[in-house]
Amino acid sequence: MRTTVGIIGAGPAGLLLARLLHNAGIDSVVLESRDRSYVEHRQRAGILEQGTVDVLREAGAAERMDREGLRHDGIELRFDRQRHRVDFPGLTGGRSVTVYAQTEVCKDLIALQFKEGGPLLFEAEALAVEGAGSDRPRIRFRHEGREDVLECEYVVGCDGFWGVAREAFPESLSRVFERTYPYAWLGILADVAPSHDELVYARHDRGFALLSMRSPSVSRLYLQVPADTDAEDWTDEAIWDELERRLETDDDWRLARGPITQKSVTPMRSYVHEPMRHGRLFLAGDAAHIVPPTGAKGLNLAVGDVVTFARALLHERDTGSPELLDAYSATCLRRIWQAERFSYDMTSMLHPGPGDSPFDARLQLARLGRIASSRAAETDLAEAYTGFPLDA
Ligand code: RFL
Ligand code: PHB
Repeated sequence: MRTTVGIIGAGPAGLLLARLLHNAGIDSVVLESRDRSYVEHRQRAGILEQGTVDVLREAGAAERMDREGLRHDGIELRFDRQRHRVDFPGLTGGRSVTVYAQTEVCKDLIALQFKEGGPLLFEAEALAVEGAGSDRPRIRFRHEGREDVLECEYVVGCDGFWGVAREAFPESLSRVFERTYPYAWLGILADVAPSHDELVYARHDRGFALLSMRSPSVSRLYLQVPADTDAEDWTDEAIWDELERRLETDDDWRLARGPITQKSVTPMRSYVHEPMRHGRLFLAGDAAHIVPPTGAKGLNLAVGDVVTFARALLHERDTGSPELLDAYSATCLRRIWQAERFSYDMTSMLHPGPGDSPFDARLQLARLGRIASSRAAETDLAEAYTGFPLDA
């Protein structure tokens, strides 16, 4: 098998990249180790930045998103039993975000790929990237019980945090920057209308809580829990009781309960692998970087990376100049480190840590109070949450 761009992984990064290349007349093959249903039902991100929405529209992949996505013009910060709304358009000159689940983005892109795009192979596991430093990189993979080789001009590793593409970087080239957190998120999906029409990020001495949603009839909620938590240790009633305590306010706001249809624990991690390119191998999305989910940045960063790669490849095709491909890693990393900074700030402001002192708790409240009382501080949050622009 032979192609121009070999793509490992059919998460949002790999699927969108295949679509962008198809639209530009560049052929690709996508290899995905899991089956289609798994990829379409893996519960993850829910918030699309304005820039991500624009990219999906330009790619012709926004028909259902435009019908079913929920435009959100703000979030609520909750602390000390008080509520503070952050108004995005008012602070950013009109920017907002859209609630549209990652599962739905993936479903839409997979359907388009099968209808119009190049090969997308499920249950095709990449085993290794070979010859990354040469003119002819290859992906060795296993599909339907057989080992095969995909010969490429470029390989893009969109294979997530646990993928194999990163392993093809020489140890002497790789630098890893990492931080783990002593807590995780217990996430639930519940068949009940969201108790608020915007997302609520709550800081409480008992821990962080987040109220989010998937649709007008499905709620998505999260609780900060210790890092080694087993989701099965939490009964449905205990989850609702804890959410209620942490989200409680002094006014008449109430949390509506409903049947919990899914629960799982997500670890929290900050991680960056530098550089993101070695020869003709490029990393994109979670394969190169992880942010804790508090800033809702992971999926949006993945989109930024593949847009940057697609633009750079087109630039080379159209002008013969590799300058944008050469700049790929540095271009992506500027935006990634801003998202790492923001995600870390949001996480450390809203999650009381197990070893925190009363002083630390007061500092968190002071940071929240600053956002609630200073337009400058609030604007900083609104700009980061709605998204940093892609470098031209
Ligand atoms: P993915 O989605 O992990 O996809 C990688 C794909 O590669 C496949 N793969 C392989 N395929 C072939 N051969 C191999 N050897 C392979 N190894 C792996 C995998 O099966 C998979 O299909 O990475 P991608 O495309 O970079 O996308 C990144 C996003 O998924 C991730 O950043 C976000 O989900 C993070 N995230 C959020 N991001 C946001 O922007 N907004 C949010 O609101 C948000 N909330 C979240 C989140 C992530 C969460 N979890 C579970 C980590 C909430 C949660 C709870
Ligand atoms: C979600 O809806 O899953 C979600 C929303 C916002 C976040 C993280 C996750 O910051």
